[in-house]
Amino acid sequence: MSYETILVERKDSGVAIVRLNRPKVLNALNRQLMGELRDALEQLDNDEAVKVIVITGNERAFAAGADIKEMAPKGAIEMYLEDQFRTWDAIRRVRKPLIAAVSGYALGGGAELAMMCDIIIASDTAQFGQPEIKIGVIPGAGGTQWLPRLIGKSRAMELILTGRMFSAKEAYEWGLVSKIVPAEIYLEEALKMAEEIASMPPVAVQLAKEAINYAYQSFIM
Ligand code: DAK
Repeated sequence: MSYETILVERKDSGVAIVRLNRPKVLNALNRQLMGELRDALEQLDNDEAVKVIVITGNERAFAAGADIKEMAPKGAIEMYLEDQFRTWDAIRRVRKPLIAAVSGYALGGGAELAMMCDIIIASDTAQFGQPEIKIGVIPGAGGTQWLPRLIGKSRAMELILTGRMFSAKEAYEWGLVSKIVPAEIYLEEALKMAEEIASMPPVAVQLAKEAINYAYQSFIM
C-alpha cells in the first residue's frame, strides 16, 4: 500500500496505524485523502493479520476538517454528484475496531471522522468542534447525528449552532472521549489500548463492536 496523503504501518501485534499526512494544511480532508483512507481501511479490514486499526494525525492536528479550498468553488450539484457519502459510509462499515488517537485540532469532518471511530483517545491539547456554521454550511458527515447521541441534544445544539471549539477535558466529561493523556504519549497510549484489544478473541471483538453499534442503527447518513 503506497499513498500520498496517508501513511500506513502494520505492527506484529496485529495493530495497524493509519496516519493522516497533510501536515501543512492541518490534515485537511481533501478527496484524495478520503479516497486513500477508504482504500487503506478496506484493505486492512480484509487482512486477517490486522485486528485493530488506529487512526491518527500529528500533534498539532488530527484533522481541521474538509479541505475548504477544494470545496469552495464547488456548487451544490457538483457536490451532490460527487457523492462523498459513499466514501464516509465505507469507513463506517469497517468491522474491525477503529481507535482515533486525537491531538490538536479535530474540527468539522475531522471531528466527524474521530466520532466515526469506536474509541477516541485524546491528548490534553485536543480541540474538537463543528465550525461549519461559520462558513454557512452544516456538518456534512454525520456530526448532527453523532454529537446529540454522544453528548446530549442541548450541548450538541449549542456547539453546532455556535461553532465553538471544545476542549479535551469537556469532551471527556461529556463521554465523547474515553481517555485524556499528555500530548507526548497520546499515540503510545492509543497503541497500548489497541494492542490489548488485538490480543482478545477477534471474532468476539468484532461481534461486540457490531452489537454496540446496533444502538446507533437508525443512524442515516
Ligand atoms: N481546509 C483547507 N486548509 C486548511 C483547513 C481546512 N479545513 N484548515 C487549515 N487549513 C490550512 C490553512 O489554510 C493554512 O494553510 P496556508 O494558508 O498556510 O497555506 C494551514 O492549514 C494552517 O492553518 P492556519 O494558519 O489557519 O493555522 P492556525 O493555527 O492559525 O488556525 C485553525 C488553525 C484550525 C483554527 C484554522 O486553520 C481554521 O479555522 N481552519 C478551518 C477549520 C474549519 O472550518 N473546519 C471545518 C471545514 S468544513 C461532507 C462531509 C464532510 C464535510 C462536508 C461535506 N459530505 C459527505 C457531503 C465537512 C465539512 C467541513 O469540515
